[in-house]
Amino acid sequence: MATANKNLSVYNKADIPNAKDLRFGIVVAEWNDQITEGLYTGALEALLDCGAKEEHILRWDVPGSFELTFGCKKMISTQKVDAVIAIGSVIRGETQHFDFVCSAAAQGVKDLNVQTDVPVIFCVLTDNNLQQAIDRSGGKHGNKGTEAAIAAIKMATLGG
Ligand code: DLZ
Repeated sequence: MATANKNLSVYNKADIPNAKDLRFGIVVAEWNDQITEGLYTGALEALLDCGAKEEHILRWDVPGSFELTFGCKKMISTQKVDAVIAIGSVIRGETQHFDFVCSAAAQGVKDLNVQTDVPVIFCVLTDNNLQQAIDRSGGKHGNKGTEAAIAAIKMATLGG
């Protein structure tokens, strides 16, 4: 597994541009909220740690990961944001829903990155079970929300 030997929360602040003048949007899926709240906390703390102002971080909630694309699209078209983080957690069940929701979320976020000038960061955990999701949302493998926040800062400042 790609994250098996990686702590998702590790970053070197000296390598990250200061985020004090940047505005961020965070769109959070309500499904598996134990996990998505952990991801949100990781992202928020990292943005603040890198200089972002709390009043420049806007959170919207959507029902599930399938709705992340629309939430991000609407945020980009109605709000002033330099980057958006899409947060979700899809956990494999007994039906094919997992594949459809994962695929729709990934394709949707990819499409927004092609279609708009605001970077959208894919912070959607796609796990086989709850424990894997816990391990990556503030557990033993760190927090993918932290990693997403650093990616958001880097993408918002890409090219100077
Ligand atoms: C329906 C569904 C299922 C089965 N599993 C998840 C999941 O693990 N994670 C998630 O974020 N959302 C799930 N959903 C809900 C869909 O994303 C979506 O909200 C509904 O299908 C309504 O469009």
